[in-house]
Amino acid sequence: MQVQLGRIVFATLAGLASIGGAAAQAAPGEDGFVAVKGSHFVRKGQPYYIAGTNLWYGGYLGAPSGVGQRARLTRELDRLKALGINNVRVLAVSEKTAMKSAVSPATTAAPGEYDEQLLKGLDFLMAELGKRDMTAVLYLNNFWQWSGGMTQYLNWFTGSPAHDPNASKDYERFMAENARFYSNDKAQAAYRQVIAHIVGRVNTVTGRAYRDDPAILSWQLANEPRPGNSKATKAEKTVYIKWIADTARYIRSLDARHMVSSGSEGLAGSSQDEQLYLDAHRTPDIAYLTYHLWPANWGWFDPKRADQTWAGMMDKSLHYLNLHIDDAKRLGKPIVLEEFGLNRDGASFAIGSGTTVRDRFYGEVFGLIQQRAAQGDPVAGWNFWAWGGAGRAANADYWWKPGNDFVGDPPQEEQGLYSVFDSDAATLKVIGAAAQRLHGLEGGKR
Ligand code: IFL
Repeated sequence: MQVQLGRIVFATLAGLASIGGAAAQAAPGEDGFVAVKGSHFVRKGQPYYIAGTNLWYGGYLGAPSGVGQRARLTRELDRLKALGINNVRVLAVSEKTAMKSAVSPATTAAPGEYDEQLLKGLDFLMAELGKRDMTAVLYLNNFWQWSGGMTQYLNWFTGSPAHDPNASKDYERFMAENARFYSNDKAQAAYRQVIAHIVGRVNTVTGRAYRDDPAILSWQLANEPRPGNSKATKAEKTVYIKWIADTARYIRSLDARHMVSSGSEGLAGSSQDEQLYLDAHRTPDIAYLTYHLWPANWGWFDPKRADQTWAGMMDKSLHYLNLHIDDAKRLGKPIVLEEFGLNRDGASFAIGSGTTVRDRFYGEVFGLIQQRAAQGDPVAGWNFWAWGGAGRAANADYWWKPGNDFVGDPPQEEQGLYSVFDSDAATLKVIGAAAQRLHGLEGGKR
């Protein structure tokens, strides 16, 4: 009996040790989840770099009915995979809204009401990414109105009209109003309910819980959250930093296996306050820094005067990239350039128009990232904005309407503004070569 008991005890202890060992002793990234080691990403013991794109509508295409186009989605993923793309940044949650410049349908029809067809679409997307050994960044809200986002939460809980800045043309007012989302208790409770719903979901295609899915690279708080408008106050900044830390901690309490990221644009989305940007990314629950680069949106570049504005734009862009990489160094965390883009030649939206300037810009951006990654800086990669693939604009004015194809440009912008289409051969060549160069850094053991 004693021997038996001893054996049982021994067996139990051994079992516990092996379970505990798997959880506690696995080195970062050994279990197939992308993780941070030092100030770099690792996966399965190898360095991992993101050569990625933005595919906000990936979950929409995956829906089994309605807006779903599964055959298109699998073709797009095959195409991206062949190009060397290993990561997509995806809108996981949208809010139903009456605003014209927003996508419909939405994953959240009303607080607590989910569109199961669209969530099944996300399931399908995740399953297909897993098959291709690709990963996704899933964002759980949007500072901008094109998916409902924070302004829609405020509409639900304050009754204030969801403000469409495309209609009012008053972005400063929109941003100031939107920042009230961070301190609205009811909106925060509903947002957390959605997060719990998605993070706690079991994929209907694979049967695997989302929290166990290594195809998720990170949960992201929101697309481009900002503390307020260009003149955000100290109080607003404090609320914003706390919201990032608290939300990231909340997500980690539900799912400690995945990384969490902010979705910040960097200085351009931080009222140009570098300290704020650093403080927002300092919390240990935020695994890496994010930043975005939008020269035309920020007035650094005029696509109709490309020759005259190119040099100044490039100076500012390279400075912006270097500054954020240096910030990542200061925090000792990796950094991902998860959005960047430029207009087609002459500011055209037409599919057949040239992309000479854009291709040159992409080349410069890829070049700088590659150079800094190769010298060991905490650069984890890039996602260009955005994959339009086989989608095509249907309307003469290039604006999306329900029933039209989804492309990389969401419904608050003209379809063709920044999308890279499958017919953009020259751009695809630049992207493919850059992806290959970046993956070339993945060989060594980390
Ligand atoms: O479409 C925009 C998107 O909302 C974003 N950043 C910039 C994109 C292009 O203007 O997140």
